[in-house]
Amino acid sequence: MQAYYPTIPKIRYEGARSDNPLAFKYYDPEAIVAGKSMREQLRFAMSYWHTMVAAGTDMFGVNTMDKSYGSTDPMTQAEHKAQAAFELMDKLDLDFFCFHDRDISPEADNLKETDARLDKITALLKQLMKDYNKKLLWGTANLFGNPRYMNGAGTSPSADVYAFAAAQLKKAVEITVELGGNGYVFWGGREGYETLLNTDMAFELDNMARLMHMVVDYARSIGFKGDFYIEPKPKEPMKHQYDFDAATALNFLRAHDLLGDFKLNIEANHATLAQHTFQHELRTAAVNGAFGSVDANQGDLLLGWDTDQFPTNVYDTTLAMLEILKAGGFTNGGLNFDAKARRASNTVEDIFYSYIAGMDAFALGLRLADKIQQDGRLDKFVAERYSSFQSGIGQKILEGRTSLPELEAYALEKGEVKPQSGRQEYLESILNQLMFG
Ligand code: XLS
Ligand code: NI
Ligand code: NI
Repeated sequence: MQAYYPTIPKIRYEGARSDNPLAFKYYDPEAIVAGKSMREQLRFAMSYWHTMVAAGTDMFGVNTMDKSYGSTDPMTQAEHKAQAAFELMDKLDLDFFCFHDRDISPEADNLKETDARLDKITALLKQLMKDYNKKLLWGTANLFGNPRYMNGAGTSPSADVYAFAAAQLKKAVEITVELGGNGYVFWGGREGYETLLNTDMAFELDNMARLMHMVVDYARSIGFKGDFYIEPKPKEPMKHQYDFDAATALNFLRAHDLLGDFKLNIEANHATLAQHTFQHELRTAAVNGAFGSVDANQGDLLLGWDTDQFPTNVYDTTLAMLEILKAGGFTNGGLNFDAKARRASNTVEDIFYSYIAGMDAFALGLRLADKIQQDGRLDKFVAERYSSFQSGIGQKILEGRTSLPELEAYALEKGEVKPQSGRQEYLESILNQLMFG
């Protein structure tokens, strides 16, 4: 078989002292951390769209990378792309991948032909998954690229566009099931609005929920057992995206009776665009029983858009892994690198350096999060901070055995209360000690 990355060897763990750029320094797949192998804890996935498709185009310039896979014919290219994808996953020891329907197979002139093309590539992917022992973390539909979706898909004001989107979703769910996908993602590409002057918000939200219910019902009827996810994002491409952040998405799911089938796919860069930390979004999902999967990347806090950089900030990966461990770890979800090498990192080697950097940053984050949990000082501090609710009046509050008049009587008798220090800097120095000590 033709090699698409002939200069790249299989990437292996060599340890933190290795100076081999094509080796893992922290990701040791079979090493046990927090009770499971790192492979099982991290469940790394390749994003087809960034890794196999995006070639460096930005608002001001054309492609800087070659992602033609030796062909200009769209279907031949799709086949080569699939072969290259599995060579890449194999070399990087990535167990999973994620795709949009249009990443794997090009759209044709009509839906029927488009679907026939998808079937062809799906069969190829199925074979490659078997040959290379790889799994599909989640599938999704690109309901934002084609001009027909310029006013949204599930929130489009046009019933014909809505029906087209439904047809596309049906097929995307079918191929996800056919490939044994663990999940199915709804990222609201253009589900949002630019101006309320032309928008019926309540109508659009209800219509979106109707579509999601149809997708859930259909997917379950053809045997889908995985999780559905909403991936929140506050803006871009729309000025206002409906799934603004975790809390907003949860409210939508709850209001439309979808919470039983849906969890959240939290993306780091989307969290920061919503002016939240990555941990905040993970915790919000977890405390609502909706922690599902992660789009692992990082943004640039000085830029207001989704830069989708490979994650290398170890504070962020450590605190994220701490949230993930606290949530009980992944079940159907995993860490999908929704990330791309910078436009100027335009060689094949850069793709591999990028994944190694991201995988090592999360592997290190996992090791450090485990160290923090084992140390126990942070957990102990939090437990003590709330300990006044473990006895006396606090316990009565927790058990619902008190009332405003009783609390008033208690406060009158007690008099002024001395507030406790939150000890933030002390805790931050423990974090540094554990991370660097
Ligand atoms: C875009 C999103 C997208 C989803 C999948 O900002 O992150 O890539 O992850 O549709
Ligand atoms: Ni994403
Ligand atoms: Ni994104």
